[in-house]
Amino acid sequence: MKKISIIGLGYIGLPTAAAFASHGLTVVGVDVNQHAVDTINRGKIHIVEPGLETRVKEAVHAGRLRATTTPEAADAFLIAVPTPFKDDHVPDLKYVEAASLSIASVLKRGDLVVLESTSPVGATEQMAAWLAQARPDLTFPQQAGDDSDVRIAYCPERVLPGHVIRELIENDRVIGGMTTNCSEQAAKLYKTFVRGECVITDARTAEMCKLTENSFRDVNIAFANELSIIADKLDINVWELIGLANRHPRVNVLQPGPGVGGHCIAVDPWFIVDSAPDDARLIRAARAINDSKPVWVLDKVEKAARGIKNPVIACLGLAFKANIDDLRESPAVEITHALGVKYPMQVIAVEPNISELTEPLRDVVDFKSVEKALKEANIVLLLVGHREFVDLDMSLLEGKTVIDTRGVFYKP
Ligand code: SAJ
Repeated sequence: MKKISIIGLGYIGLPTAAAFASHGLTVVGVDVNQHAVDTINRGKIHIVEPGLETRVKEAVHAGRLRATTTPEAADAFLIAVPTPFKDDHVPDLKYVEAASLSIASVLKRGDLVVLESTSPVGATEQMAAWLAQARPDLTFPQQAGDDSDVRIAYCPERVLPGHVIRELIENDRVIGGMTTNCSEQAAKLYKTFVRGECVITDARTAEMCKLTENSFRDVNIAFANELSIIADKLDINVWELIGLANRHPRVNVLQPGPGVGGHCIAVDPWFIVDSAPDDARLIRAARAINDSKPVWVLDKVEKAARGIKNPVIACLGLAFKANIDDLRESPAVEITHALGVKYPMQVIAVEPNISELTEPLRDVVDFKSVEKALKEANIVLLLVGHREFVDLDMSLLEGKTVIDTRGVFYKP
């Protein structure tokens, strides 16, 4: 395997491209976003991920990584494009379809195509069908089995944003080929840089494995979130409670919060629900619990505000989790925005990881440093456990109504 093409240069595709390039392969990255392509070709990056820019810069300058908007021939293709869902939580494979069709014309005998995008069960078979339809002159695993001209596999990513560079190399990989030969070819490719184990299975199991990992986490966070609501009602500190319960050798309750954000955990469980709507009862309930947590937080703030003459609310944190600057799909943004609409000119957002607010938040809330916000506010709503808030001088909170959704101010 000498030349590899990565379709989709986002937060999975780009680090993967850099990893292959730094292990001696020639990598061509393909993206529909001209800005991303130009940025990468200058040795820079268009996303935030610690350690990534240095690697991309080295690979581009060494001539081993190049980006383009038009697919070209290669020995292997890795598809890492988004798989969102439609309004009704039905998975949308339009980007996978577009990516497969875009590489179909350059495919040749002996090539390997790997789907990495988080996908509903059956997506790899669907991708193979799209490719077979576009290239009737080649054989694919569904007709020719192990003797097919083109090999197809599914290999999900499982890296944690913020730790992508390390986890990409260290994590075990699940590789689901459409045939044994497909799995072996794909495993050989990943072993170029993966130090974890490359474990082989079939494509459907590999697809379900990725969905299982994120659903497991969603269900367990839902348990913590439900517990926090019950504990609040019963006048029990949920963080003390969880700390005590977790002393049991076989109990490990996760942490409650203002809801579940990000692009993975709040999305992937719906792919399982869509595949088995009548059976995925717990998974669906967990989604509902986590999605309703922001409403519960809003209600708490509104109750607190009712008892204060001129409520001024400081919302600490906007990102979807601690110590990152990613505001997309963040429950903290949802809550802060709703408060801004309800209490015009009375809400101050604090987010140490960004320099300014964008619309629509900018229109409804103020943006200040934590010190200034705390000076003005009489209600403090902690939404994200950023290190700046963990280290806060607790005397700054004296005399204020504090609503801590993450247990940051609880010091046992
Ligand atoms: N959260 C809680 N309580 C917790 C843990 C998390 O409320 O105890 C919240 C976070 O605040 C955040 C959300 O859940 O809003 C998700 O954060 P996360 O750190 O759990 O996960 P992500 O979305 O950054 O990354 C996940 C990871 N999956 C698992 O840990 C099983 C990562 O390995 C996947 O690669 C990634 O999804 C993905 O791309 O699917």
